[in-house]
Amino acid sequence: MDFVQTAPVLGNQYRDDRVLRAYLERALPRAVHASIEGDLDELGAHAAVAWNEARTRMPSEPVLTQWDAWGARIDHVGITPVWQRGAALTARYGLVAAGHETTHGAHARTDQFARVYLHHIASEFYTCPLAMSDGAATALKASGNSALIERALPHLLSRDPATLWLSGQWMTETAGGSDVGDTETIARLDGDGRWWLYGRKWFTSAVVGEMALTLARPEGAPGGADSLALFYLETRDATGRWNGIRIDRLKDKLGTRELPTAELHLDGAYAEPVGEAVHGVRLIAPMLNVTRTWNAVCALATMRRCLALAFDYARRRHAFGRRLIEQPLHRATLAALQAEFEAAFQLVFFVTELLGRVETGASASDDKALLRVLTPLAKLWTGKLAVRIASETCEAFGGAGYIENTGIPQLLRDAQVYPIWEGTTNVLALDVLRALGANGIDGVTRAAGALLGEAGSDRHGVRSALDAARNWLVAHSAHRDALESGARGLALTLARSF
Ligand code: MFK
Ligand code: FAD
Repeated sequence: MDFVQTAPVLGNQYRDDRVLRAYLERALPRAVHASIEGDLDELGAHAAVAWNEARTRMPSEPVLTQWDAWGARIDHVGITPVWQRGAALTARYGLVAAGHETTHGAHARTDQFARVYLHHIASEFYTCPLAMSDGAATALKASGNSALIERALPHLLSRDPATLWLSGQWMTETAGGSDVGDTETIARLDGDGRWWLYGRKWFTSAVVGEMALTLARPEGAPGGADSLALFYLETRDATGRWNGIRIDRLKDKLGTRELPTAELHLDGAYAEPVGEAVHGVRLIAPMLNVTRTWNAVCALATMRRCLALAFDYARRRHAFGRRLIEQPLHRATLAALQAEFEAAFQLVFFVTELLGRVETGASASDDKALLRVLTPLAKLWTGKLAVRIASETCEAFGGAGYIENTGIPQLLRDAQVYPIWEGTTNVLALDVLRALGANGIDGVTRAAGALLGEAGSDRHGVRSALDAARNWLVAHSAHRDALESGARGLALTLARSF
């Protein structure tokens, strides 16, 4: 008889997640925890069902149709069946709304991100536009532009799929990706005081969204980042036609293939400035920090899925006379990955707690400085770790881990996006330098000191890493190139120590 290996089985991803459950019991008041547990349990069950369904049907990808049968330009993007159910699930579980609702006060973000963490893999990266929608809502709130807040927030934070909107975040151009100061898109003001955008956006994920925040240079403004303005636009006009937008093509990507990422031309797209028509990077920064938090949470979700599958498989697969989980070296290999995942989990969910505290005004004065530094650290560290854990997971499955319809290779291909978008590892390491400068390190050190006081003295690593960082910053303060070339090492050391 030919031997047939049993496939790994995924159980309810909430019930089976010891790390998440223990964390939520500790971090949330009992009443908050009790009120959200039913939803988390449903999301955990859905995660397992969605995984099994994905293994038993043909993969599906978005399709761009540029012209209709009669020659009209339509630029229609057909989305996958899972994406078609995305709005209903988002509204039902408040995947964006929960982070902004006041019901759970300072715990709103922790509640929201627990939901996102459970749902991410099942969503086929529908979480990407959700992250950008959350980021747009946050940036609009911070801008104080009451007209745009009244117009867009009820849609972005809707609990009704019929009125829910998705937002894009259109920053990257052919010249200006990390360095958005090279943006070539021009904003032209007409005689009636209305702005129109002309240019090319090179990566626009979830182009099916109803709105976007985007950067453009007001005509005649000088070069560089500071003179860019942040604009709000709706992708279609009142009749449903594209608002001066042409979709050139969808990207042919290594991973995230269910997510439609388009190249666009803006050819007279009507747009409204979010604030003054200048300082666009400063205005979009709240969006960046929120989407970077989503990225860290979703990278954790990839790690958790990889480890759930690898541990289950190790209990089913035999080699050299015993189950893999009984082989000391295989068990130690998985345990080391699990330990790294758990450390990253604590860092990321601590960032969600801090975000909730800062946004609701429940924070100590230095929490803002700590959040400012920990956000890029959490993003850059988890992006790298997710790729490593996904790669080790392929290996933990042996040859099966290299075979497409086991589902394992996709985890690795998808993971590779986390360190690239929303700021690469190096760009975020430089952002950490930016945040630690201008006395940021003092605030971080005080906030860390206060936390360590609360938590007891068992986290001396943070203190010594911060002291070493301070000494290093002082020693190199006059040598910008030396500072930059050491920024990645500094960031990774700090991320590991928190
Ligand atoms: C499923 C997972 C979910 C994830 C969804 C992801 C979807 C994918 C979407 C994308 O990839 S969108 C494109 C993302 N692109 C980037 O992240 C660009 C990366 N580049 C950077 O982050 C650069 O650091 C940046 C363009 C922001 C700044 O470059 P500059 O030109 O050197 O800016 P500068 O002069 O240092 O900063 C301008 C202002 O912004 C300063 O404030 P002031 O004007 O008040 O002095 C900075 O302090 C402020 N700033 C910059 N980054 C900030 C920030 N403030 C707060 N937080 C930050 N992170
Ligand atoms: P570059 O800026 O050319 O970077 C190339 C390399 O140089 C990187 O390794 C980088 O770390 C390094 N580097 C750059 N500057 C420095 C420096 N000063 N010091 C040290 N190293 C440096 N963008 C959007 O705006 N909206 C979207 O919706 C969107 N969706 C995306 C979806 C996917 C699947 C992908 C892959 C990308 C998406 N992006 C989107 C684009 C993404 O944000 C950019 O690709 C990313 O910010 C990097 O920019 P770049 O491609 O121009 O790389």
